[in-house]
Amino acid sequence: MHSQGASKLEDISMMNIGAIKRLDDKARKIRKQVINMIYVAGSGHPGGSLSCVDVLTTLYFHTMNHKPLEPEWTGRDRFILSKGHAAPALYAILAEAGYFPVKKLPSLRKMGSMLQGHPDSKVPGVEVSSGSLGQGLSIASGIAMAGKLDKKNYSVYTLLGDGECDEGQVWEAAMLASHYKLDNLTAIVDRNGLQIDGLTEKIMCLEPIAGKWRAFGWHVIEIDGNKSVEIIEALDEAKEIRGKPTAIIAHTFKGKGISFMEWINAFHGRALSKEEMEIALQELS
Ligand SMILES: Cc1ncc(C[n+]2csc(CCOP(=O)(O)OP(=O)(O)O)c2C)c(N)n1
Repeated sequence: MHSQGASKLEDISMMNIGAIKRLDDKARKIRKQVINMIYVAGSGHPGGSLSCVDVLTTLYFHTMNHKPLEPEWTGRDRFILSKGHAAPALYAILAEAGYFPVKKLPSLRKMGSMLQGHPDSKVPGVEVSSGSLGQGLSIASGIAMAGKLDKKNYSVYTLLGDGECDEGQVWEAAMLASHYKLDNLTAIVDRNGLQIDGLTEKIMCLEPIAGKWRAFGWHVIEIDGNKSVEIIEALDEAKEIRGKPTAIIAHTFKGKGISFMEWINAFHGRALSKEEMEIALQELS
């Protein structure tokens, strides 16, 4: 016998097997781009870029209303990459969606390139410059509040790192978003359990992280954040919630998709060697 949640998931996967396969294929393609870009740049953050690929792929290729050829379209859903060091994943997604040519991706972190190490609002499709951790939820809350005041229908999404949740500003924004009942706002926490110096629970205990968001007045959903079917369901649920913002705690693996990188924090902020890059690309093929 299944719980209601489990059978709902089965319904979704039965209905959308083709769509889910397309998302997973797309995510694999994005991961290849991320590996290659960081290899060519010789620096970057592969671990936390790979952990969030499935969430970003589902957002941009399933959930969000957006027009890559018209990045400033006023009706677009907004996405803020609060954990800005995962820029390679966002750039690869935006290029794949058609915001700018894929051939620009290997210019990551090069002098004069628009694709700097952290997102810059000059890049088509990048809403705001980000990367100073702790700020994205405040910005997303402001945009969500503006949407309410202007009576617009767009949704606002932001992706935070779990280590990023050590920043006090995150919780000020969490309080504000629930006070103003910003039900057009969804915050996704990339709960990969690691931050720059090691385990999140050793550095600054976050658990019970779902309970914390709930206590701040948010609707909370916990999922496997590397499974597109669960991401789809959570994002669909978030759209239905009225009167409060939604937090999705997305349990992921840092370095997801590459056997020798998964859950290995040495890859938080270092490029792959040529040999590592070749093995990684082979594994993704
Ligand atoms: C305000 C601020 N302090 C420090 C940094 C440097 N920094 C970059 S990534 C990172 C760790 C972030 O950990 P987490 O949010 O868990 O990201 P993930 O593990 O998903 O990469 C830090 C401290 C920063 N970008 N901003």
